[in-house]
Amino acid sequence: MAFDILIKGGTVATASDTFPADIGIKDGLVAAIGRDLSGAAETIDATGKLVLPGGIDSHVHLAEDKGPLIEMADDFTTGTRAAVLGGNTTVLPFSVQERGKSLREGLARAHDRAEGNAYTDVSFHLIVSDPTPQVLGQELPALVADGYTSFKVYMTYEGLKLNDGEILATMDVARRTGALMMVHCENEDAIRFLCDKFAAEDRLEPAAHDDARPLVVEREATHRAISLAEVVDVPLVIVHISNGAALEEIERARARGRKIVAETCPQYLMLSEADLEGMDWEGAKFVCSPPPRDKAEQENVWRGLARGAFDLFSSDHCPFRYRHEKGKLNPRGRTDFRHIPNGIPGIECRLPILFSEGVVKGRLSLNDFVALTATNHAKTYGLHPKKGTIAVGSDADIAIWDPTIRETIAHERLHDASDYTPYEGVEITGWPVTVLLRGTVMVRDRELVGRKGSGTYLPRALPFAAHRL
Ligand code: DUC
Ligand code: ZN
Ligand code: ZN
Repeated sequence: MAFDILIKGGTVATASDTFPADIGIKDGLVAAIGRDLSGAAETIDATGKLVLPGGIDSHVHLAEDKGPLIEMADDFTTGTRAAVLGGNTTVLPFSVQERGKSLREGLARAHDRAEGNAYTDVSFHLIVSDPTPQVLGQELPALVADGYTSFKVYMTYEGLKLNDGEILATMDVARRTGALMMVHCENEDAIRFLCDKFAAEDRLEPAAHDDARPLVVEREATHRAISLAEVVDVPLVIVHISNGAALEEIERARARGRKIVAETCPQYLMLSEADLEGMDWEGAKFVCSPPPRDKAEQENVWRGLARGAFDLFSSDHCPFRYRHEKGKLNPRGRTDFRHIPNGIPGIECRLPILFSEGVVKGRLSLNDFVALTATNHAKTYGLHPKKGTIAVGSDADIAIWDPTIRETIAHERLHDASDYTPYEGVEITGWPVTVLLRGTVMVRDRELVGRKGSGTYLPRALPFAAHRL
């Protein structure tokens, strides 16, 4: 047999082209793209379907330790199960450095938790929370050489936040090694000031979370991160941009010749500050940082997507249960927004939301959709062309979509381990029905058929950061 699997009769779309073609898969790789291919052990009929690269979600949080009082809902099994059923074949979660500990300790934990448990391929970004001379001088460069070619720093959160001097020193490692630095841009001192003010006024409900992290706090930090990167002369990824003003900071920097990769997420298109005002502490379900903004900013994010200002559309999946002692309604969180864990689930709905709201509603081309959800992630983080496209020689990571499926999002039909979705009730057109990971059928007709542990760890090349995508 020429092929192990043939996908026949579908419409293939990459980041650049849309065309009718059959795809022949052999030994886990795309072996041929053509018309009237034949000779396979198994044939998948894709008539009337779209054949797309498997999604890459390059910003997810799985099985991170959150201290004794809070527990993340998803481990690698449930998180990647939801991911693959939502059309993804690769995810990039974080390995977190605890202050006072090494990067390698966090990494050993993350590998241990992922090993044998994933339904998608997995690679890790490092979170640097304690940039000691030893970490910056030796450990981090050695890890970059080992294939951990991206790391994230925070400008907010007690225990994670770096000051400007630490950010500069960490950026300098990115410059020296060719790794790519990601920054969470919010001004912690300003947030602390507002939190204290609201607490003194007894404003402790979930909606205060939004007011304690206003747009200006994100815009200022975005400007500062870009300025620090300019001092060091290094490219940067700005993650989870929630509004037009922060994006404009990036566009101004690009006009000065800076290399800045911009990411946004479904919550900034679909949710708003009004969602945090729910009764019965329901607003806690939508607490994430940066918080959802208003309708005008949703439009600004859409406009940014439409003009190509964003490179990456990721979920920032960071799931906590709502009704749970260690979730959103933990004993302290149910009376004080400052103790509601930050983050929302979204790994399974990311692709259907952008497809339905973006492609079906005519705001984005199908090729833009593929770029924003797969190809640009692979290029940004050193996985292209093995991942993120459909080309001869690439991994056969493929999501076959039925663009006509109509469905209302309901958590009972999703596959993560949280107990709610912030997107409950959203009407969707189009859903991935069959998903192949390196030529193995993981999802068939929307049913999980692949084995846990099919996903492998991916060391990564140096990122493609020298170019805008
Ligand atoms: N904020 C983050 O910085 N990470 C995960 C989720 C969130 O809300
Ligand atoms: Zn973040
Ligand atoms: Zn995040």
